[in-house]
Amino acid sequence: MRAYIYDNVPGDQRELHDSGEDVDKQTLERLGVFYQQIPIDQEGRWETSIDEFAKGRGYKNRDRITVTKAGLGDAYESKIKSFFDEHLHEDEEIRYILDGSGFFDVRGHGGPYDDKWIRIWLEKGDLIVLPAGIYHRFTVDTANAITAMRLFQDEPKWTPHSRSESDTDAREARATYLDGLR
Ligand code: KMT
Ligand code: NI
Repeated sequence: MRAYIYDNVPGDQRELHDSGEDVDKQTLERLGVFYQQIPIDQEGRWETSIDEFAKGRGYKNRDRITVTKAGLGDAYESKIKSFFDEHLHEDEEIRYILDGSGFFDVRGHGGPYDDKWIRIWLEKGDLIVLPAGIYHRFTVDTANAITAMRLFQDEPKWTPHSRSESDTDAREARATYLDGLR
C-alpha cells in the first residue's frame, strides 16, 4: 500500500498520477479509512485471518470480483470508466486484494487535503475498508488486472450514488459520515 495526493494531471486514469506528496496512515484513519495487510501465504493462514476479521466486524457474506481485459472483453474500457466515476455508498466498501493491483481514490476532508483526491495503491494481500458516505472511485493500474474479495454485512448493496448525477451531499450516509469525522 502506498497513499499519496493525486496530481490531477489529465491523462489515463491507470497511470500513477503521483504528485510526490505522500499521505500517512493516520490521515487515512482520520477519514475513516481502515487499512491492514494480510499477506497471502501458501499455507492459507490468510483465510483464517480474513474469517476472523469478518467475524469481528459482522461481515457475513463475501464474493470475488475479477477485473481483467480477458475476463471483460469488449466491456473492459467502459467498465473501468464506470468504476472511476466519483460516488458514495450507503454501506462500507470492503476489499481484500487476492491478486493484481489497483487504485482506490478517496476524497480528503478538511485541512490541507480538503476535497483533494488521495490515491491509495493496493496490491495482493492488502485489505481496505472505505466508510459509508466517503466519496471515492476505483481504477486498475497499467497492469490492467485485479482480483478482489468483496465482503459485506448482509445483502450486498453495491449501488454507487454518483456525485455528478445526484445530490449525494443530501444523503443520510454522507451526513453520518461527516458527523463521525473529528
Ligand atoms: C468497486 O466497487 O469499484 C469495485 O469493486 C471495483 C473492483 S474491486 C478491486
Ligand atoms: Ni464504491
